[in-house]
Amino acid sequence: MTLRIGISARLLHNPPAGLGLPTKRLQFLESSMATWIMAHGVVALMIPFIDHGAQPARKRPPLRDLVEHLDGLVLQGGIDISPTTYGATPWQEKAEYDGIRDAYELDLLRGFIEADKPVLGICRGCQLLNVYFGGTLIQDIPSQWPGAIPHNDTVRYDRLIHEVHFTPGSRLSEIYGYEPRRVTSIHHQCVDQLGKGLVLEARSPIDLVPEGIRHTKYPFVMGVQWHPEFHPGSTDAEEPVVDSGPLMMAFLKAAARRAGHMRRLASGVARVRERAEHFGNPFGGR
Ligand SMILES: [Mn+2]
Repeated sequence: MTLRIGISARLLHNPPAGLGLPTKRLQFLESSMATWIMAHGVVALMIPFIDHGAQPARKRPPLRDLVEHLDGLVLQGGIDISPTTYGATPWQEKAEYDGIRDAYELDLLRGFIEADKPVLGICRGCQLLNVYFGGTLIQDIPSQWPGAIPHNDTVRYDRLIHEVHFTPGSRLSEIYGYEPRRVTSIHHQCVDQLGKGLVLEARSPIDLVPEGIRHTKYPFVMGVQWHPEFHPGSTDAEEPVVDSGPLMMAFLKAAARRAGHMRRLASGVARVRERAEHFGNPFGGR
């Protein structure tokens, strides 16, 4: 069966007038994210945000039903996570956050993690993983991380590239080896204190800013600070960037393993039921 990968939605609470939906909230999927995932022969589906404050409130599928129908979760990048979500005060007054998206994605994350299904967090998604496990964030690298190399450039955007170094023994080094690799960098925030059970998988050189994290207890719960989905389209970058295929394949292998396990479990349960119908309850009587 084809694997089904859920992608968390980006939220647009106040769409620009030209879109013809004033006062309505939009949810969206950045194109290259779906392209990247589906290029590996799997189905990608955006998991809609449900406004629990809106009417009608009846007949909403519980989170576990949603998770049951999907084999893995990819968290999209986007707007900063609200500092209040991890118990910090905003670094500046005019900073913009989306607490609604935080709550929606943390809920999704809980569903997939509790079901032991693989999760891949991209950029903001990497930071969200850290927050979920009790970690904190650097809210603004340029002003809070002395000696930081450029990690964000509004003009160069996805053509801003820097190296990453993989931690010895890390999952990313298993996937990519130990040679430094080049990645896109479109972020002004990053992981600060690591959440419980998480380890650093990658850092940028010189400033040692965290660029990848992984949870040690689960088969595949990983976050990368770069944008692998932009790599195939970043060919006009001055420097070559790391191939995103092996990372997606590692995630999908974990999803397939988990799905296979579920199928075996389901067929095993069916066999026990069948036997019980033919020969009576194997656990009862005698
Ligand atoms: Mn970076």
